[in-house]
Amino acid sequence: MNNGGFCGGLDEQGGATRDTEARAPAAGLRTGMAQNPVIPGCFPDPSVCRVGDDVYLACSSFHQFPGIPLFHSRDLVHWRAAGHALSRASQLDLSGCPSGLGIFAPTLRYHLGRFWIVSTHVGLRRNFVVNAERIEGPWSDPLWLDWPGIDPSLCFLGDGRVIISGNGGFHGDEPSGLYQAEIDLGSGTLRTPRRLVWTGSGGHAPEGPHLFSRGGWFYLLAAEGGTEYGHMVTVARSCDPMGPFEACPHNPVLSHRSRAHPLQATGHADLLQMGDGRWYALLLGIRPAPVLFAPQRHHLGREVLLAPVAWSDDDWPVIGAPAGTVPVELAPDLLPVPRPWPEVEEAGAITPRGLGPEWVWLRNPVPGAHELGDQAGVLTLHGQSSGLDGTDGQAFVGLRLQQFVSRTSVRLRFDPDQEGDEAGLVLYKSEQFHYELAVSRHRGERVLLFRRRLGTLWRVERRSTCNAETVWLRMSTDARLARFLTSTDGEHWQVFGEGECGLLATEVTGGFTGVLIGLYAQGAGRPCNQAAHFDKFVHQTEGP
Ligand code: 6LW
Repeated sequence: MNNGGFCGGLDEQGGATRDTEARAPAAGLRTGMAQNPVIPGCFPDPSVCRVGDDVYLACSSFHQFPGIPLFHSRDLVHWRAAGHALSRASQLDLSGCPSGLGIFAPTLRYHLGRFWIVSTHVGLRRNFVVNAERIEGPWSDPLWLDWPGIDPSLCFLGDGRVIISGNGGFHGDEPSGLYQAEIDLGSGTLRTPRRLVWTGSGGHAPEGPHLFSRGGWFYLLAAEGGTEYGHMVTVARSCDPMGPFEACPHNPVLSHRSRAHPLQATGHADLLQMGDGRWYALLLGIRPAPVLFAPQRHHLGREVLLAPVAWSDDDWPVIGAPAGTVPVELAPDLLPVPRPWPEVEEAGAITPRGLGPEWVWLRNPVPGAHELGDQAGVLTLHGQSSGLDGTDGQAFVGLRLQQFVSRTSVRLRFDPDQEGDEAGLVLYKSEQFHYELAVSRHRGERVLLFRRRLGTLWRVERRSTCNAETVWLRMSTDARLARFLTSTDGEHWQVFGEGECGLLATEVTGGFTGVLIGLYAQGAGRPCNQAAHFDKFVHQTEGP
């Protein structure tokens, strides 16, 4: 998943200095060790299933399009993108969807030759299933379910029954807790009434249930404590898939709450058994930036972690090593035999075939707003009336920032002829929180500008005349700062502005996502007359 690291750190000609203290934990991985997160960047609420030797994973995508990113692995450590489950407008309408709403917490299962995903469109307050024969699709259009709440999960029983689980307390005045029913996936209707089966072990926000069987038991795995620093994994079990469930006496079976550990907020796990009989948990966690003397803040989003699972003598899951802990480094004896994927095209490549699966749009792409040139690497954006502050119809494409240390450069040719039109490079958390370096027209003059928007505080920090027809824009990040640089030749760079990454962290902004690095164009309340042409895009990260 990492985009080939670069050497030389972050020193930039023209001023930016290296900030060793704020850098990510060194990439000095010990031989044979694997590293958490196994999928870095904002891929929360992982759910997994195995088909023979192949393991597949799905996660939340919120307001981003396409929806529900999918991954494929053969060893749980090396993951490659396997497309998206919701890639057509007929499957996913995100019009007007604010950042952080949209698609939450899918569950991925495989049953009798088909993949099934059940998930929630939070904006519509509805749950749905889609299915496909192959993970790459085509995925069906959604079947909307007669099932409220969020975090739906499916369990296919040997006798043909399908159990849906989910949480309550989200819509209406239903008490919080974990609910179940038998469902008919042909019609989306319930065969048995929705019932509260477990209120959890006492933590707030019991959610993210997954029901699975092992030995003569049905286990109901859950998340509690909220998805923040109090997050935990808890479990209950029953000899009947529909309960009554008894809580594990060792709950929470995993949590990093109140622990000094580089991985925090660990929870929302899904379990799977590999072909050799060993069990593993895939779960979410965060890496608060390792910045000294600062409150904990994370801006990369909730990432995918891997932990081994053992079973106690009395048949309860023991998650992590040591128990209850997700290690940063995973020793080879804890893991399946490594089966890495061959190297692929550089992540973030722009080719005439299209943008790779790592690129996302904010909400549904606007037809005609994005064009790929005949030559590799050329992307043209036609600025729309809605821009970075809006929730509809932007000309924007972005990549998740997956490591603290990164460098992104692009060349831009843009000659705006209307006051306020602009195009550029943005570090985007949400419509209310972003930093951007752009070419614009201001008082009749073409200018370069650097703006910071932090909630209701926003300001163009710097503006200067720009006579060059093409300009180079760069963003370099470390754990602490995002620095924006400009160049006229792509070789000599000057710092134009900077902003703290921590001010784009979820602890400040709220929401559920990490930051995106985006290319955008926007008009001041009306579409741009002139197109913005981007090329020479390079995005590199350095990290574990
Ligand atoms: C998800 C909930 C959660 O639905 O975060 O971590 C929510 N847990 O279960 C959105 O990702």
